[in-house]
Amino acid sequence: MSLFNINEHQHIRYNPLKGEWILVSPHRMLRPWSGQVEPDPTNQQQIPDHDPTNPLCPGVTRASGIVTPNYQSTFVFTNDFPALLEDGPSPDTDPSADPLFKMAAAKGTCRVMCFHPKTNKQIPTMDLNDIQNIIKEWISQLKELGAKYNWVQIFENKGAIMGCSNPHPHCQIWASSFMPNEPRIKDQYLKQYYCEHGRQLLMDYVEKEIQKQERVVCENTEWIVVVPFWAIWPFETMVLPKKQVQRFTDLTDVQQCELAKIMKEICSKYDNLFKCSFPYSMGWHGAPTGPTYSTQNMQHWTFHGMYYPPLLRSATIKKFMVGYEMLANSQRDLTPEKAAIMLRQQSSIHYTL
Ligand code: H2U
Repeated sequence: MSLFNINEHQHIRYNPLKGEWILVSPHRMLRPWSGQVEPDPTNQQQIPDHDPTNPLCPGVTRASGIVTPNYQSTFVFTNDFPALLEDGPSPDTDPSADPLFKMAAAKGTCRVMCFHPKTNKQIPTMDLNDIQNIIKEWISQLKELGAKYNWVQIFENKGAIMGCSNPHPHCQIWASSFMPNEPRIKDQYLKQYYCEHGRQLLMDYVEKEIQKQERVVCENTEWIVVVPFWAIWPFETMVLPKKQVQRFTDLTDVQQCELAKIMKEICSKYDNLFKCSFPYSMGWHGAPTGPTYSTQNMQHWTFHGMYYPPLLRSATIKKFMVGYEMLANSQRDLTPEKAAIMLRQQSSIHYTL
């Protein structure tokens, strides 16, 4: 029997942030595809810079009847259809309640943040100054909402394939009184690693990925982008700091400036890969906030970002997370190492520029 080759032979890999395994099946890459083909993602060049019917555009009336002002940079408003409200009655949290029917209070707020006044601008085609303004607004939102809420989730759904209902460049910010599942589980694994090793899991990970250079997509003086060893989505990436930082709100001016550059770079590479406006869901995780966590020791946390793109092998073929993934285990064909090479080889300059 031949020797094990990570890019050829099936194996399972461990995600130390979740305690989950993923099945990697590189030999399956030649599988023919006669399944669903998605519509071609909209090319940003076909979108006008202003749409008088789009409520996220300056000067247009939103569902609430409020007119979106003539903003010049970023603009944040409370979502007219929020999943979380600041007030309202809460369920009984009697500890003797039936363990099979547990409930707890959920309070919060949901905001929409427009990135830019022009609808046809996305991160890879924006000026660095515009991206820095977005980062500054994210920090300001986190400062404000983090004073009250235990978790503030910034996320961007990009492209209709990711459920994004509006082509205007924007993200959402959901702040909650409770810790959502993903960061709650991550917190446990980061803490356990810190207790066992006395070091941050993600800083150890960064150091090893820099040494190995197998999954690095791009890097600059402050940041590194890798396809994580345990990636589930074909072109999933993580944005990690080279120096330990717990929260978004702790970033220095230099780190913010370099973050803008690396965001533009990874998003340009994504778009260049299939020559389309690359869809994804992305967001940021840092140490939890609010009255419960701000006073606790959160040394185990390292601030980082995640990009989860759904595309598999072209602009119109996406990965389905179905049967085996839903019932047994996440699975991928393309290895993270090969995905990293494909992204690394892309130009850092956007194909439309
Ligand atoms: P998504 O495309 O990612 O769903 O974001 C658009 C958000 O904007 C969506 O959550 C909100 C929607 O509720 N929105 C308003 O709050 N007011 C409007 O007038 C239109 C859209």
